[in-house]
Amino acid sequence: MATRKTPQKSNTSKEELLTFYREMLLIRRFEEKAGQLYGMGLIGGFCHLYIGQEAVVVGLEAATEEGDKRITSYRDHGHMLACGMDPKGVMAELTGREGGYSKGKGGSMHMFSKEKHFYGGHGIVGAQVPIGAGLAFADKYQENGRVTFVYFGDGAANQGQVAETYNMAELWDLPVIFVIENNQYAMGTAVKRATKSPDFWERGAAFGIKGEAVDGMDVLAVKAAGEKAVAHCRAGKGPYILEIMTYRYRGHSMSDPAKYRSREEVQKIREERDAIEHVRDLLLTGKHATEDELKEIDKQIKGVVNEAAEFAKESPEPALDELWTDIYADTAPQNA
Ligand SMILES: Cc1ncc(C[n+]2csc(CCOP(=O)(O)OP(=O)(O)O)c2C)c(N)n1
Ligand SMILES: [Mg+2]
Repeated sequence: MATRKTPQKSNTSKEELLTFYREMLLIRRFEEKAGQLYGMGLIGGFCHLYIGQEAVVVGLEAATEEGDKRITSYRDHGHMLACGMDPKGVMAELTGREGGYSKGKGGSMHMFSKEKHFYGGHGIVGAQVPIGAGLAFADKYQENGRVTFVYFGDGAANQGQVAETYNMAELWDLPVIFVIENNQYAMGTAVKRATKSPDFWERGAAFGIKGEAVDGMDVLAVKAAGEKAVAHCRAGKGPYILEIMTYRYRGHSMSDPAKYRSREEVQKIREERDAIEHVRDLLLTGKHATEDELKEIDKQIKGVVNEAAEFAKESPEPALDELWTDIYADTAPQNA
């Protein structure tokens, strides 16, 4: 993974750094707690943790405006927290309880929020890419100035439907940002084992779509790239591709024994590139916060996460007659 290049100190403020620190830490502590609840048998089925990738969503959300949309894969807890969804509702959904965003019927991979313009949560690899372009098509049609962020992985980026979507998105100048979260692996397959030309962002060139690679362990670099991409889309210039270089610290899902990489590889990135530690260093060396103040923030966030876990444990399982609801829409969708 590339070393950190972007000079950051000049383009930020104490408030912004503290916000990034809090938001990234919330995702990390939430995911650690989800891992524990899974281990205790309180979460079943699939559970894909986002630990290591926090700077991607936190940086990009900082470039959004009210009304912008987001859609992603099954590795979705961080996206929901970063766009302001309630940790209680997310945790309760993970544990399959009535208080969850999908009333306990969707689980980790299937949550939505109309209020926050979060369109899931998709278990089929790459499925969200054409759907996301569809959301952007609706925005263009309604001339509402909104931008859609479509997140997908390096594995998904090799799919045919991604190329088809690029073609149509550029043909129709759709206001969509394709965010490739390149965490170096698709399940147990390293990018170099599955990909002939590993610069995913360059593939837009075949369709005339601009793009760039971004250091995904540097939240300030991610935000800056997000702002550039958003400006491009809002100016009516069509789609943009951001390939964000990141890394997942945990297995693909909770059932992954992770035999395809060494512990040393993971440890080295954790020690040298961790995005939260980076912001922590900027806060401390810039004298924006003391060790004690940062400890206090960590304590507050653990409190929020513990409350979410308690809420999830106390919320009842959905009633049996809920099996027959939420299958078909009652009415045809109106303007989003
Ligand atoms: C169409 C389809 N094929 C295969 C799978 C099984 N599968 C689930 S995740 C995954 C790897 C995807 O990797 P990537 O796109 O890099 O995303 P990441 O998990 O790294 O976030 C595969 C093959 C699936 N869910 N859907
Ligand atoms: Mg991947």
